[in-house]
Amino acid sequence: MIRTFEQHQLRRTRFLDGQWDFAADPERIGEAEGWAAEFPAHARKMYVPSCWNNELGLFDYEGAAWYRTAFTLPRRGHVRLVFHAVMGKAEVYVDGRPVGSHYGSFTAFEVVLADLEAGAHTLTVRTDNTHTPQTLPLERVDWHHYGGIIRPVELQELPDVYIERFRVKYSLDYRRRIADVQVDCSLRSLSDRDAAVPLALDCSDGGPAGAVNEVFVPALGRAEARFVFRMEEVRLWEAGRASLYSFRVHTPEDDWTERIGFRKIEAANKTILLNGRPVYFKGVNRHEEHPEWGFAFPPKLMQKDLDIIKRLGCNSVRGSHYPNSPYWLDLLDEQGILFWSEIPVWQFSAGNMADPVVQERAVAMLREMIAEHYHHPSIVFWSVNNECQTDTGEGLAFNTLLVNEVRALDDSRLVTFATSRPLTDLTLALVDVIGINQYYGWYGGKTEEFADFLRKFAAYARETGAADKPVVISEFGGAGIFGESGWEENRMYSEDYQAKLLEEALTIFRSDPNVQGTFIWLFADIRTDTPRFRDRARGFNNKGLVNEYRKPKMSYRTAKRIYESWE
Ligand code: ADA
Repeated sequence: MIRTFEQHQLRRTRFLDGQWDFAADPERIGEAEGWAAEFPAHARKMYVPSCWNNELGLFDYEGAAWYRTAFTLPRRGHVRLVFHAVMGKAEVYVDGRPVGSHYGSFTAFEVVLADLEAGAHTLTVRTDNTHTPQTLPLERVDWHHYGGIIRPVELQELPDVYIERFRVKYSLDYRRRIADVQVDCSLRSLSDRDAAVPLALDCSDGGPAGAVNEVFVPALGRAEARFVFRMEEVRLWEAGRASLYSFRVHTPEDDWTERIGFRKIEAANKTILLNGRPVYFKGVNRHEEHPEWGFAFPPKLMQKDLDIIKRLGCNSVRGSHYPNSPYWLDLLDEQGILFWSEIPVWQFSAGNMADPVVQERAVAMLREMIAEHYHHPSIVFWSVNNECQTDTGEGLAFNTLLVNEVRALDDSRLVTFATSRPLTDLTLALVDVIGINQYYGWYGGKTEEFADFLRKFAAYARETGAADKPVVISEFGGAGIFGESGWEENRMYSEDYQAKLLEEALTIFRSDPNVQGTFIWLFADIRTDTPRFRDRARGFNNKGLVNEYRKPKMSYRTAKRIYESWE
């Protein structure tokens, strides 16, 4: 499953999940030896989706690897393969022939094949999750470098003219509960004949039932269609009270459903407003990771993570540090939880940010993230980076590039980033909301120093033209190893100290009128034993409120008590 609702009733879709053939290629000989056409004899089985690092013998493997499966077409026709996420670089072959490639681990990509013969076909994917100074993320990150096909692979059978793109936009007057809606569709022809295609739009309720456009689609070309209409008495999507609307476009042979929520997120006078009312973010940072599944996080556990997070009293989650699964975002949409979505631009130096290859990859991933997740009402922040050297000229140029890109693509959300150099950052005035990562009480200084720090920050924000920007504390916390307790409440790595640090920090943040919310680092412990980051106890980042198996620590109960008291 990749969505919680049915996206297609007419378009025939199936998931190619299951046992694929798999061969690691540490020597990188697969291309020369023609593995795309003939898979090596020593292949083993690998479940898709999964991460190979969770399997025996591949715990630490980073590099090239090949996957192969077979599919059968009942009739000759057009096929769309959707790879919902493949780590690193992916090269796709059908029947041994190269048909597509993609760079960028956490966003979906597609390969469309016209006129494929009926019968059996092989699908082979070469993946490469090698991390370098030009990859997103870089070699050195504080999480594990999982590899593999981490989200489902979908096969869709397409008619001659199919719906290629579908976007629902609206402008909302939340006081009068009126939405002016614009639906844009692109139809694409895979046939050598021109066609006139009736395209209809249905809305779950309150919309223009059965509006139809006759669209002329030239042979092997594309055509755009637009529906524009007003909806009245719309139910608003609110935090904790989600109202969703489905829109379905269809031709006699194809269809596509998307789901949206009507809401407006704004930043004004240091405040973040949802549908005109100030919202205070009670959040956690969450990695979509588990020691048994890696990044191939199972839908069932997403539901449980969300239940645990809601029980904590949260209204928001930061998806640190990469685009999350659409299934997870669907759950957040349904539960009215606010989400911060970001790309894995993590601790880039000035040199990294000046590299044109890195810039191009960051922009590409931003574009893909926004295109893929545009309809989720839960997403209120697009974040362009985490803890980069944004106190340099290169950082300013880089953040300017990314912020402008986001603004050009989506004006319905707020732009943010997380700075670890808040008192020297040159880019604060660029964004709508400033995220601050600070670890007083853990990496240096005492927790109580947060109060003085916030005073200094307010002064710096005034000097740099960012005084009116709302601020959230996007990371803070300390490690507490599950089960570790003692007589000394200041003993680092104990559950006691972690809980005490969080309590002190949360109390300071809440009493500062400039702070509009807190995202505790971290929801759950994560594996972080990459070759370049091997100084973490147990090979884990232990700052979770729950351990990696979701058992609550003392800090979970402390944070729950505090978040619940902030009603
Ligand atoms: C940073 C970083 C996180 C994590 C955290 C920590 O702020 O953004 O990914 O590494 O520090 O635990 O030290």
